[in-house]
Amino acid sequence: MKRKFSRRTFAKLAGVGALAATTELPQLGPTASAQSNMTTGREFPRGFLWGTATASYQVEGAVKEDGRGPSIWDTFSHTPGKTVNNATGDVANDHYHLYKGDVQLMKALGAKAYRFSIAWPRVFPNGDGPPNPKGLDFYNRLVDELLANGIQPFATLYHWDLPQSLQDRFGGWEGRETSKAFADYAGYVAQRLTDRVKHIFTINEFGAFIEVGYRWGVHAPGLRLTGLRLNQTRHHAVLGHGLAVQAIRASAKSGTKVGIAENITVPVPVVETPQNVAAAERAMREMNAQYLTVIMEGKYTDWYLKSNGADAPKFTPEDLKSISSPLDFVGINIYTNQFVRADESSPAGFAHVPHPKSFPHAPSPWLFITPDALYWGPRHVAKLWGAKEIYITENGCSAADEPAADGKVYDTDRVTYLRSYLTQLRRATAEGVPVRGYFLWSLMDNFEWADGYTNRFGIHYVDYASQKRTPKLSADFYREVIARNAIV
Ligand code: GBH
Repeated sequence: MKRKFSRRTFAKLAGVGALAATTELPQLGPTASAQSNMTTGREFPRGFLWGTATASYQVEGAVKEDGRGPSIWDTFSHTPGKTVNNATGDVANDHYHLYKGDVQLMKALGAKAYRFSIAWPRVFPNGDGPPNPKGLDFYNRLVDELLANGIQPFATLYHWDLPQSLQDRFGGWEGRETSKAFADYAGYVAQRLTDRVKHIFTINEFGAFIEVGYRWGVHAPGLRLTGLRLNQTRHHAVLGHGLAVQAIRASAKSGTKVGIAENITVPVPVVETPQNVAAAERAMREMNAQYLTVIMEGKYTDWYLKSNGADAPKFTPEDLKSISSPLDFVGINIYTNQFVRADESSPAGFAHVPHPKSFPHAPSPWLFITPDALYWGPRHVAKLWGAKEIYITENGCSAADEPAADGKVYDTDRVTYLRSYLTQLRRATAEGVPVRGYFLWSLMDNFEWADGYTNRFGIHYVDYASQKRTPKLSADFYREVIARNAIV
């Protein structure tokens, strides 16, 4: 404590901000002012929260343990041909048993926050009906372990592992009953965890599990809905979010903060002219109309309703009120962008500019390397909707990681990706965009949904045969970023 105080005092006196607080800084110049010049523009705001993220089905394994019910991802991954090499999450990273070691990985990074998700079918094996206290106990153990190590738990209630029973009985999110069941589950968890968990995310990425799971059939439950059925499913998902916010408010301990974790589509102006910037702002509302926009504004945009015509979702004013229940913070998962330009000839005032074939991307073909998405995403959210507390709830990339002869993975591509994206995030915080924290996806390689185990996003390499975790170069990089609270 004393040490911290004197370091801070030194930093203040030297006028070089948070960077001066680390001892490992290279000596860049002979004087304090030279050092200050060299380091200007790299620091994040004081108290910026650095963390990592994972999700239940991607890491836990133990799918039949302690009364967990089946989820749509168990069913989907066990259906031949749905995932690469027919991989499943049956064992995954065995985090259910190895969580204590995984918390130590976080601690070694110096991370002060961890975003994990709770498996609904552990807590309610059938989605509704009788709870399974043994299922919730796992999260009690995890939360206690995190807190004992000085790491704040940020819990997500839904990261895609829907109880299979809800899919069978109600068509999953196609049915309004699922929205209701989700709220009951949210209230139940909030009542039992919020003495220790102060930040809750309702749902992770409507834009992924609805579009990829219910529209393109590539994720569970593997449906290809169109028209009104699809739009109604989208509506039930945002309704589930809103009802859950209300249920959490009703049953959580005071001081609990509630938010969302959405993979917004991030429109980036092709060239930063005032016209293109304005077009990107319009595009932000329209491209996210069925999810974040209705949550923030309490209405679907005119363009969304008009362009869907008779297929527009059916809803009541009461639904819209629930959906737009005020949030304490907005979490956004950002990996890539959509370029847009002003286009007065289009009714929406913008045109989408597709990435050309030669545009660099990670091994995941959708993951175009576009660092300024991490500037424009939070900026749009703050500017359009006045969000006061924003978290980057996921950011990271896949890479063709291979251990070198010394056993280390030198993922210089991932380090370059992270450094470039963080530079743009810092541009946002320097302009006063209220981003309070950043969760790197992912703490470790894990089950990458339809890609199985072939696509690695971790900053720790996982040897699935031995379950050994090894820090990659990107973990070394991130440890330095955290220690200095600055880009390195
Ligand atoms: C996140 O989604 C997820 O929250 C996380 O679970 C996941 O591990 C991580 O990204 C890395 O993928 O197969 O061509 O239809 C990011 C948004 C939405 C991007 C679904 C990939 C599938 C594209 N994802 N999308 S495709």
